Amino acid sequence: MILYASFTLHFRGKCLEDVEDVEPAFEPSRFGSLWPLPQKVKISQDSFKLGSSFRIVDGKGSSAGSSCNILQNAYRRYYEYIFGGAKRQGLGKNRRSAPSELTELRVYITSADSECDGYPSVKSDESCESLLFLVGLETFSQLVYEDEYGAKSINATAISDFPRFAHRGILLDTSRHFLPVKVILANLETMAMNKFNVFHWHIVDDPSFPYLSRTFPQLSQQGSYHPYTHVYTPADVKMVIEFARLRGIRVVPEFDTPGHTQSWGKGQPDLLTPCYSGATPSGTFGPVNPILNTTYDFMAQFFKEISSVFPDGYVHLGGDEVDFTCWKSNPDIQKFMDAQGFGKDYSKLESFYIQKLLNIVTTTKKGYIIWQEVFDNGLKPDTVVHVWIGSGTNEEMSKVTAAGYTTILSAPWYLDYISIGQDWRNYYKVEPLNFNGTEKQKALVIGGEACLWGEFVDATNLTPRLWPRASAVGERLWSSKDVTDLNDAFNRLSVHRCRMVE
Ligand code: CP6
Repeated sequence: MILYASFTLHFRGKCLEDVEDVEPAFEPSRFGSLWPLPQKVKISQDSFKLGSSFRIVDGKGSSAGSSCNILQNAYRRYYEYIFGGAKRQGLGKNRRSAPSELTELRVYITSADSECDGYPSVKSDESCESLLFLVGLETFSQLVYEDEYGAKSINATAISDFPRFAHRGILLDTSRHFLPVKVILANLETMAMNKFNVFHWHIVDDPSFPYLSRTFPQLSQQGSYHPYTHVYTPADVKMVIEFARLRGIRVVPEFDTPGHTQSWGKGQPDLLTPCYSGATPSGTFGPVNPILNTTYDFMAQFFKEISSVFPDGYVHLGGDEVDFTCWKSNPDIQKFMDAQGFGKDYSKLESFYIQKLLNIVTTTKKGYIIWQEVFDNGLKPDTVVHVWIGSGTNEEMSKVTAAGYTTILSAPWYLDYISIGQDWRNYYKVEPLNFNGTEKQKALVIGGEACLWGEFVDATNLTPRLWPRASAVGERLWSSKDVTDLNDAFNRLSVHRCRMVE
């Protein structure tokens, strides 16, 4: 009965026009099922079959070829993806395929330097041909469909494409709940299908410390949910980074301090501030202790390791939601505050800590990203600011960019927050540059990230909670500003969802 009802609703959508809040009927889009929509597309009516000998090959004279790992790996992956592993013959019997058969997809890389087999960087998205090719191959695969005989077909199509924003990220949180490596890899695969290029790995936090540090193995030994099964070993981390690299995705790790660090304290005595109740220690601990030299010695060693384990040019240093209650209770901290002339302004103590941390991380030759509170309290000019607070977002974007900082937007895209209905529409409608500011300010916004905080997310529900909702963010960050037609998006996204399920 229910199936029948939805069937008629789709066919007789017109009868329901005056009813509010009805999902639009599905109609094929003139852009097929492309997602995110390329900058320029023209799909013709001329269709070609992918013949039984169809192959993806290096074009003659292409400057990157058989030795380029990213390309060769992608040819194989997409070949299997398009044909479903084993090649299926079309179901049509005795069909002649001669005149309109497509036999090869030839790949030409024209840039002289084929340096693009390395690790992707912030800039390489726009300039590296093999990375552009990866997204082109994804687009090609999205154009393939089965005709009524079951034969793989593609229409002649002209496409010109590039991303609107360079930073298109997904945040996963592996501290609130441990996420097995295979869940992370599956997510990287879906990210590639949506042309995301940054995996923001919020790897540790208060509840657990699953990162296995070679320098400080006690951190995960004591701080993870389980010291053998719920940790990321150096080999696991390598696997995630390599799997991401082959898909044009950067891995930006976040080690959030001085707050959100309860789990660090278990394996690293004296790192956290002892809280007091009256004149005596209460036995509980607060943020990282900013008044001890040992704290900075530890951070220097720790971030030296991180800078060599993670090849990306950036590390995310957190700095959000620091609770001052414990610092206020501690008499040694109060003495230090007086000596420094900070008075009762604990945000000055927080800035003191962050400045020292930024200096430490600078020596590892990495750039850094921090959450917006650190900007609100003052910081170094080359920092990337990540805006996450949902109220006053546009004012914050204006302020941060007016001060000249490179900015990433996440505030409208907290995908752990769920509600009834199609909330992807709200994510889709966001215009990231919709704040008061000059062109120069707007050019400082390098992109955004969809955040999936892990309090209520683990391996069992991550994929359906994130996709296809995050796809809406993917299109907003990739496609042209004027791609805002919700009906067309619905029609393309419906098919794209099936493809992701498959
Ligand atoms: N964990 C960390 C979190 C959050 C932040 N940092 C968070 C705060 C408020 C909401 C959602 C997530 N869970 N480390 C803030 C960046 Cl609504």
